[in-house]
Amino acid sequence: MTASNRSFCIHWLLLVGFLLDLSASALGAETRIPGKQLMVARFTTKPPIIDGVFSVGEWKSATPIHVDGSTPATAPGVVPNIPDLPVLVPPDSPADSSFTIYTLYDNDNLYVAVDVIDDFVFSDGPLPFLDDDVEVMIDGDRQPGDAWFAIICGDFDPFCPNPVVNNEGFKLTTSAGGDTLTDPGNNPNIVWESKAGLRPHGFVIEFRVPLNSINTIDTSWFSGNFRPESVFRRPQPGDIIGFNVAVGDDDNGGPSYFREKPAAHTDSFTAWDGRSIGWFVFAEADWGNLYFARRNE
Ligand SMILES: [Ca+2]
Ligand SMILES: [Ca+2]
Ligand SMILES: [Ca+2]
Ligand SMILES: [Ca+2]
Repeated sequence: MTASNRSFCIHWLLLVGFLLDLSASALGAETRIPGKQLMVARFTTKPPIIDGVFSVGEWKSATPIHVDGSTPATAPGVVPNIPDLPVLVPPDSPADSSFTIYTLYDNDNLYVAVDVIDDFVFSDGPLPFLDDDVEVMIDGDRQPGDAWFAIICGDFDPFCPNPVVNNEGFKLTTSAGGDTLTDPGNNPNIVWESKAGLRPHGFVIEFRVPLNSINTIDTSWFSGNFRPESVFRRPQPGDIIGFNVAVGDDDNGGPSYFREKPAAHTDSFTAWDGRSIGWFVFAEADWGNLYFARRNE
């Protein structure tokens, strides 16, 4: 091999290495950067039954993702580090709080199951997100701000010049007791259902989100892409949308991690994707990614 040939080969190898590295980070493989986790939703012709029961075989064609808080500073499995919430701390162990996410879709719906390991299950209200809960976040247009702008500048606010009502970013919460909450709460077109069920050492929550609840087109004035609200495209095979799942762990009842002083057991919150320092639950840019696999994939 001549010197110039060898130089060419080394350059080529370096370039391949760079491209592999680039594709790995683009796909979210093994990255700890917020907003880069990737999950695959497989197509099914046998939709799961949304009954809070994880039946044998029901989710077998899904590709599950297991999440725990053992590396709380970085995704996957990030625990918010919030000075104002001193008792929000990482789970003691996977037996204290950890979870596995399953996703499937068919022609009409996205299905999500979250199987939660939890040593003390509480759902004493009144706010579902302060009970043991599962929070599913969906960012159809992969543009930030939709959920938060709708919450702070919705159509209920007479002083808001451009009220935000869209299907481009939202969060769905269901407690272990089956109480639900939709954020933002001002949009009746965000349609979904869920069912919670207890199981030994934890609980299961199954969700069904109609694809017609998810808009993949950005119509928002705050991202500079204002379009008439009638512009709508639901997720298609081959699409990637923003997606995240978090589990709240209330192990003492009452206000959970909003309490001021430590209680007997650890209250916590673990998210698949996001950032620990600077955590903001409605930061859509920090949510992970969900790929709608084509039917033959
Ligand atoms: Ca089921
Ligand atoms: Ca969005
Ligand atoms: Ca938007
Ligand atoms: Ca708990």
